[in-house]
Amino acid sequence: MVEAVETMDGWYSLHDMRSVDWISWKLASEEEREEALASFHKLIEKWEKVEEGKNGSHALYTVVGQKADLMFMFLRPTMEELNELETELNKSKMAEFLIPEHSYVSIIELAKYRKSKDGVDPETLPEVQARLKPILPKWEHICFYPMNRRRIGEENWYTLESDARGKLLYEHSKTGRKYAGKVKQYITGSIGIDDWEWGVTLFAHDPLEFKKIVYEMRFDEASSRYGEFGYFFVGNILKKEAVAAFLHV
Ligand code: 76R
Repeated sequence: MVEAVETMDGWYSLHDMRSVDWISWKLASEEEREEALASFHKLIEKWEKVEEGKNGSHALYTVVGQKADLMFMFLRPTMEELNELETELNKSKMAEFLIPEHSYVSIIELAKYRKSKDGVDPETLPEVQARLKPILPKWEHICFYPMNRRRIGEENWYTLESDARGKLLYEHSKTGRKYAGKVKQYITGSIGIDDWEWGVTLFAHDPLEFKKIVYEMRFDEASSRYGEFGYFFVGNILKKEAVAAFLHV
């Protein structure tokens, strides 16, 4: 019988993409814009405190292209906390000038394809816990896309035995490891939670590395036969100190 792989699930994740309503932003008075900026800074500082306390993490990027202007990625221990923080953002003065474009809800996921040699449950290992509850890197670029594993005719991931899937993912991980130090990847599971099966979030110092890794992986059987891909968001880091300049009109 084909068996599901056991997953280790970490922090809940929300990708939240918004555009700036530039027309109303320009029409707003100087005071209103300052109030909005102050509310935004206050929120960012609050998120920073959560991150310092290791109770979550966040990333803020500007999106290149017309899909959105801003991409937030939030990680929190519970779904409730994600909801609270998005509602707090929605109620802020800044949000009066932001248009929701897209969102994606998922959970940091690691699969237990590899058998533990010494009978130790990998979930108890500190390095695994650190990967399940990660502090997101503040690298220059982000790339986010959702994906599925195919379920068409002979190309059906879900009829493959667990060992076969493990082998394909091992091959896949060998490609991934070539990008150590250049690309950092976070796989979030979203089966039963959002419209695709996984979210892929990549960070890089050089955006060309996104193209290189995703292209190279297309040739791994896990992707060439079984990968289906959604839309892509790509962007540049927006540091707290640069928010005012980004919004300056
Ligand atoms: O977790 C691990 O490090 C173990 C090996 C591993 C697994 C199980 C691994 C390694 N991945 C795993 C699972 Mn991955 N990954 C992707 C994408 O665009 C594409 O073709 C695919 C998008 C990238 C770029 C990427 C990068 N991986 C998965 C799964 C879950 C599948 C399932 O459970 O059915 C998906 C959807 C997925 C997709 N992967 C790595 C990387 C990189 C860079 C690594 C090496 C990590 C390292 O060892 O440092």
